[in-house]
Parts: sequence; C-alpha cells; structure tokens
Amino acid sequence: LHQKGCVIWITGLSGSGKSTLACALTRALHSRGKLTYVLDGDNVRHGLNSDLTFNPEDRVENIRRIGEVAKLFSDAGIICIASVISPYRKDRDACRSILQDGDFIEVYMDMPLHVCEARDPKGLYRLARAGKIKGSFTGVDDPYEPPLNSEIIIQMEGEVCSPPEVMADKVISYLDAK
Ligand code: GGZ
Repeated sequence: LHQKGCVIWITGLSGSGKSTLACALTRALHSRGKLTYVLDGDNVRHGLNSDLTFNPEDRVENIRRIGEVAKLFSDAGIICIASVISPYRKDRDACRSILQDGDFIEVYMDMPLHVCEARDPKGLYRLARAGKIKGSFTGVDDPYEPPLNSEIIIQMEGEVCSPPEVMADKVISYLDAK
C-alpha cells in the first residue's frame, strides 16, 4: 500500500449535506482504489462520544476527539473523512494544527440556513424552533462560525444544489491537483 493519509474535514449546518457528501466521496475514492474511513458526528456520538452533550464545552471535546482520531487514521495512510458540524472556528483550526501542512483539507458546506431548515431531514429544526430540544441548536440558538480559509467551498448554483457526485468530484479534483 503506497497511500498517503489525510483528513478531509466537512463542516456545515445540520442538513447542509455533510453526510451525503462524505458518502459520495468515500464511494468515489473506493472506486479509485483508495482506502477511506468516515467519521460522522452523528455516528461517533453514539459510541466514542456517547458521554458528550451539545453544550459548548462538550462540542469542543467532541471536535477535539474526532480530530485526534482522524489524525490516527491519517497516520495509518487512510483518507479520513470527518463530517461534523464543528461550529466553532477555533476548534476546527486546532484540528488543522495537529496535522502536517496540507494534510487537513477543510470543506465548507455553504448552504443557507433556510435551505437546511426547509430540508429538515430529521425534524430537528422544527423541534428546535418549538423549543423542544434540550440545550441549543446550531443555527437556531447556537452559533455557526463559517470558515475563513477553507480549501473547498460547496455552494448552490443559484437555487439548485449540485448532486453529491458532482460535489465529490470537486473534492477529488482538489486532491488530484495536489
Ligand atoms: C446541532 C444536533 C443537536 C444540536 C442533535 N445542535 O443533522 P444531524 O442531526 O443528523 O446531525 C446533527 C448532529 C450533530 O452532531 P455533531 O457532532 O456534528 O455536532 S457538533 O460538531 O456541534 O458537536 C444533528 C444532531 O446531531 N443534533 N442535537 N443541539 N445538532
């Protein structure tokens, strides 16, 4: 195996398509013979991070642990795709700082809140607006700090979202160019 690991860090609001992109990306990389591993916030919170809530301190710890685990995968030569809201800039930058230059590739899902909220795949925004979620919800009553220097930005083309495969291609083109 002559594969160099890296971390592809997908950040954005709930419902912005992080997990969907992670899935399309992992497929596309597999078909090119690459070894990948997806760390999805929602999944990791059922296992490794099941002791953490959504209060600010626990979100910080959630991101820190996912960053450390992602680094382990990267060290092992695996392309680790992390899909986590990771709302606070400082925490994402801390994850970047534990990796070698160029090994942390930040992908910003730059989707308007109203689009994420209209999708509401799990009905969480509705619950949050109704005040029925314990603690605060990102984008509603907890901040999301957009990246200032992400390597890749995924946006809508006017009113439409690109298919996940097209988004994945954008990331792969970036990797190819490096
Ligand atoms: C944000 C929440 C919350 C609150 C539950 N705020 O879209 P989803 O449902 O499937 O993914 C979200 C997931 C967020 O976990 P992360 O580990 O990525 O968050 S963070 O980086 O902020 O630590 C969402 C669901 O959990 N969820 N409650 N209050 N998202």
